[in-house]
Formats: sequence, C-alpha cells, structure tokens
Amino acid sequence: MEETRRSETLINAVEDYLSGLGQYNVGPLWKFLRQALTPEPKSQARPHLWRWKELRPQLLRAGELVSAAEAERRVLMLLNPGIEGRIATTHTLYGGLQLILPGEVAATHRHTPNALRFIMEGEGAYTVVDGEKMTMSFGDFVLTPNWTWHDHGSESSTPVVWLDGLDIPLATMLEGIFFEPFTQEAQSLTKPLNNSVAEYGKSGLLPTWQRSTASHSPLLKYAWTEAREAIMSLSLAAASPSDGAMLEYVNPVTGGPSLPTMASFLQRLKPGQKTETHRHSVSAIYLAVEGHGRTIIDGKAYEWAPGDVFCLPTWQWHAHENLSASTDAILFSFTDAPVMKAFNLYREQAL
Ligand code: GTQ
Repeated sequence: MEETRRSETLINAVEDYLSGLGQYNVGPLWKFLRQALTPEPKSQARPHLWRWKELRPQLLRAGELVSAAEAERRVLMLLNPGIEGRIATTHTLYGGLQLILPGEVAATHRHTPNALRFIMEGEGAYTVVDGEKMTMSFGDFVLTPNWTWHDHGSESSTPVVWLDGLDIPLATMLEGIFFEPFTQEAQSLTKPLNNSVAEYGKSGLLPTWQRSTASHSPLLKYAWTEAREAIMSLSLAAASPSDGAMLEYVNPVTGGPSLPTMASFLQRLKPGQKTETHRHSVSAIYLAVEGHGRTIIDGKAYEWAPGDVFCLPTWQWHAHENLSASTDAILFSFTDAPVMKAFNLYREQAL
C-alpha cells in the first residue's frame, strides 16, 4: 500500500515535471531518443514520376500566359507530394522544367544555390555564366555554379526546354540562400563563345597556364554528342550490376563532382537489362533521355519514356529495367552525393 502510493506519487511528479519543462524551452531526450536517432534514414519525400506527355503542354501553356520577362524564370517546379509546402523534389534537391521561347531573355541574376541544366528539347538557346556565353542544344549538360551571374536566352525558332537541377532545399535548410538581381537584363560577354569547352573540354588535356582551384568544375558545358558517344562506346560486360554502364560528369581537374553539392551522371541500360536492387543514402532526380523502361522504387513500378522525370528519395530500394528488347535506354541523373560523402553520411547496400 505504502509502496503503491509512493510510486503513484513518483509518476505524478514525473508528469508534472515533464509538462513544466516547456516553459524553459527544453525537452527530455529520453522520451525522443529513438525518434531522433532512427536506425536508418526515413525520408518524408515520396518517389514520384512526372510525365513529359502531361507537362510539356502545361509548360507551353505557361509560355502563352506569362513572358520570360515577367516570370524572370518560366519554370514548372517538380514538387514532391510527400513534403508539400516545400520547394523541393527530394529533401535536398530541386528539379524544374524551364521554357524559353524564340527571342526571349531571362534576366541576369545570381544566387548561392548551384544549378545544372540538361537540355530536353530544341537547340539555339544559350546561357551566359560570368560573361561566358554557352550554346545549348538537346542533351547538353550545363553548369551555373554558386554565385555566378547568369542569364538565359534563345536565338532558336522553336521552344527550348530544359531540366533545371538546383540544391535549393539543401541551401534553404542550411539557411544559406542569398540572391541578387543584376543591374541590366543581360550581362556583357567577356569571354569567347563556349570558352570553357575550348580550355577544359578535351578529355585528359588541361591548360598549363592555369589550373582551376574552384570548388566547381571549370568546364561549364558537357556536349551531348561527346557524352552520348562516351556512354555508347562503353563495354557493358563489366558494368556495375546495380547501375549498368554509368559515367559521371566530373571536374576535369580533380576528377571529383562537377558541383560541390551535386553529382551528375549518365547511365546506359542495354536492351532488356535489369539492374540489381540496391539502396543508398543519397537522393536523386532522374531524367529519361532515350528508350523506354521502368524503375522499381520500394516495390512500386515507375514506367518511363523520354522526357519523363522521377525522383528517388533517400534509402529506398530501387532497380532499373530497360523494357525494350532492341534499343538501349539512357538515363541522366543528379544526386546530393558530394554532401553526404563529405560528412561521412554515405551508405550503400545491395539487397
Ligand atoms: O535558371 O536561374 O528552376 O534561379 C529556379 C531558380 C531556375 C535559373 C530555376 C533559378 C533558375
């Protein structure tokens, strides 16, 4: 009797104590330890696929309703259904489809998030990065590193669409967003056209009079003709069982990722190829460039055709399959791997 009363008193005392802690802005870790330190990552983001067939008309409709001048950037953001209210495609990565129409200019600005582009349709558009104009055609991969001035434009006679990839959610979480508009719409050109390609774009041959020490690749454009030839000339015999033949768009000076926060890849699956299921502690955004296939993520199939984009949240089992018996499939993707690796948060597991 005495015992029970004493334990009841203790329970009440603990309850009073816990409910009174809030006023000091503290909390009892012992009630939240397992919630804070999960055995493995549990992403709030969900896998999702955005269909080119559905989004292209929506993007062209935006082209009728809002000018690039009004919009500054005419982009349909790819919003993850699991983390509504955030400008995010995965918890760290943002993807968007940008449209630029003939003769338009998207005004010069700069920001701390890094950006990459993969051209999905058209040719004759351009991006100017810190005074260097780069032409953009289908399949080209182009960088706009952190805090570089950039404007886009089009000298094409048809619409040009590309996939934007930025680390906006990561920079937002780190409260490192800075943004600045330029004083004029376009910046003046201070370097030769596609200059970084001339200087750093020949594989294995680097300029002797300078060696970039920047945290991003000095090569700002990786042309599709060369990237496609590189991926198609690979032998698939010894390729990775979980990724197929995969190439990274690297910084030619360091061999490391092209941007400090994002790594980008091109991947080829031979006809009928099915990769082995694996998972890793990086999230990714994929773009189907060629072919027809499907990716199984956490047991659900996401079937893709050219122009479709899908996201892979952290630590979810996934495998890719080329559904054609006669043609190769090519996927472009980018991930937050450089960040995870820099802080020893990278893990990978085969099923
Ligand atoms: O092209 O500068 O999709 O600033 C989002 C923010 C593209 C860009 C986006 C941007 C840009």
